[in-house]
Amino acid sequence: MGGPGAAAPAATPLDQVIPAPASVRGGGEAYTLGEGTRIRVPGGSGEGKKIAGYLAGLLRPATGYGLPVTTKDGRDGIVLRLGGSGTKGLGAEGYRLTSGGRAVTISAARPAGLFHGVQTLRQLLPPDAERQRDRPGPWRIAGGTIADSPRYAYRGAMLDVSRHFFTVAQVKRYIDQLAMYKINKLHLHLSDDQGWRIALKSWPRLATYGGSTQVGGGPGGYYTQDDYREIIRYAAAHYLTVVPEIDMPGHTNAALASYAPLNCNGQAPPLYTGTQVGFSSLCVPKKETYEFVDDVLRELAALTPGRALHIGGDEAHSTSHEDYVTFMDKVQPVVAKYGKSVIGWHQLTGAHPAKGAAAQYWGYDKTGTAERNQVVDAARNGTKLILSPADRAYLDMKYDKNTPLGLSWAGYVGVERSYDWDPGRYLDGAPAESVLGVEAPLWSETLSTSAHIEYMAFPRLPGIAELGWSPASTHDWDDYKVRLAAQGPRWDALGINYYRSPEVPWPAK
Ligand code: TNX
Repeated sequence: MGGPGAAAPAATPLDQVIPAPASVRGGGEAYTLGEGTRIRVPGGSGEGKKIAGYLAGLLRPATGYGLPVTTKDGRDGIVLRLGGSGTKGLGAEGYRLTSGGRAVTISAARPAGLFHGVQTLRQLLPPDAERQRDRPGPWRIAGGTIADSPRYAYRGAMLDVSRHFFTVAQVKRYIDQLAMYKINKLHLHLSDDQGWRIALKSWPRLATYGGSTQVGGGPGGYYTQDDYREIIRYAAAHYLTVVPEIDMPGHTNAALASYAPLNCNGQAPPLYTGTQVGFSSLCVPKKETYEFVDDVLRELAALTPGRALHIGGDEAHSTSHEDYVTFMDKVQPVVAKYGKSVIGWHQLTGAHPAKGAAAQYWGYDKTGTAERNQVVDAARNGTKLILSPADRAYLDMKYDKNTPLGLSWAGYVGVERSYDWDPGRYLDGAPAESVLGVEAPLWSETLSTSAHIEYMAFPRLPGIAELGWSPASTHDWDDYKVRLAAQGPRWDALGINYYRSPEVPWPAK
C-alpha cells in the first residue's frame, strides 16, 4: 500500500534483465537519477553523443528532468565511456555497466556496445520510466557491475512485408522494440507471390504493379528507394543491420505478373492475393531471367550497406531440382560480383552453397532426417547456419489453439517451447562454429497491423533474443519466466500489444 512512510519499491536487481547478462556482481549503494543528473560522454565522439541523446530522449518524458548531455568528464551522473582501459575484451558489441553512489557508468570498445548497455540501463529503471508523461519516480538503479557480451554475432528478426505491406513508420516501431532486446539484424522479406515491395529503377513495374496488392486484396504498397534508405538509417541508429531478401526462384508471382518476358510461356499471370505457396517459378532456361536477377541484385547491393543479401530459395516446388541447382549456381556468383555474401533458406544446401554462404534453417520437429543431414553436411563443409526452427522461432505460429492470429503448420508454439532450446546443440552434428546465430521470422499472411505484429512477437521475441545473446549457462525457464513477467508493465507503459500468455506469471494489472 502506498501512503506516507511506505518504502519505495526495491530497485530491479542487476540480473533481472533480458537478455540475461553474461556476468553480474550486485552490491553496494544504488544510484539515483535526479533533477541535476547529466549524461556525460567524456571526449564526446559523434556516435557516443548520439547514443546519449537517444537515452536522454527516452528518459525525459517520464522523469521530467532536463538530462543535459555534456562532453565534460566527471565522476557523477550517467557516464557513457567509449574505449579506455579494459574495454577491448568486451568485443564489438559488449559493454560494462557499473552502478553505485554518484554515478552509473557504461563503458564499451565500440558504439554498439554502449547502445546495448543503454538498453540494459533502461530495464534497470522502473517500468514507469518508459511512460510519455511525468511520473514521480524514484529513479533508482541497483548497485553493482555487469560485464556483458553476446554469444552470437547474428541475432535477427524477420518481417514479411510482402504478404501484408507495412509502412516505414510501422517498421520503425518494430525496430524500436527489437533494439530493446539487443537484436542486431533486421531481415526484410521484400518480395513474394503477393507483392514486390522495393522500387527498382531497372524494372519499375515490379513495385508499381507487382506491389499494388497484398493478401486479401488490399492496396499493398512499396518502399521508394528513399523509404528503404530511411529504414536502413533508422535501423543503423539502433545498431541493426538490414538484410534484404528477394525470394527466388519460387515465391515470384508478383515479379512474373509484372513482366511477361520473365515467364517461360511469355504470358504474365494475374496478381495473387491468396496464401498458397509453391506455385510460381522464374524461368530458369531464359536469358531474361538472369538480366532481371543481375539488375535486381545490383540495385539492391548498391542500396544496402550490410554485407549480406538473402536470395530466398525456399519452397521452389514449381522448379525442378535440376533447374533449382542451375539457378543457384548462376545467381550466387552475382551476389559475390556485387560485393555481398549469400544467405538463403536451408533448401540452398540441396544445391551448391557458395563459399561464405549462410543457410537459414527453418525445419521443425517433423522435418525428415535426410533434410536435416543435408544441412548438417553443408555445415561440416563450411556453410554457416542461422537457426530459425519453425516450431520454436517462428513468431507467426499460433501460441495455442485459442489465440486468434497466426498459422499452425509447425504446431502451436507456446512461450516456453519458443525459449527452451539451445542453438548450439539444435542440429546434431553441425560444428559449433558453423552457427552464426538465431533469427525469429514473422510471416504476415494473417497479420496486417502493428498491434498484430506485437501480439505475435511479445512475449516470444525476447526469448529468441536471449538465446542469441546470453551464455547457455544462464538458460533456465523458471528463472526466465520471472524476468519475462517483469517486462509486462514495461510493455504496458510503451503501449505494446502483447499476449498475456498463461505460461508467464505476469504481475496483476
Ligand atoms: C513457410 S519459411 C514459408 C513462407 C510462409 C511461412 C508461413 C519459408 C522459408 N517459407 O512462405 O510464409 O511458411 O509460416
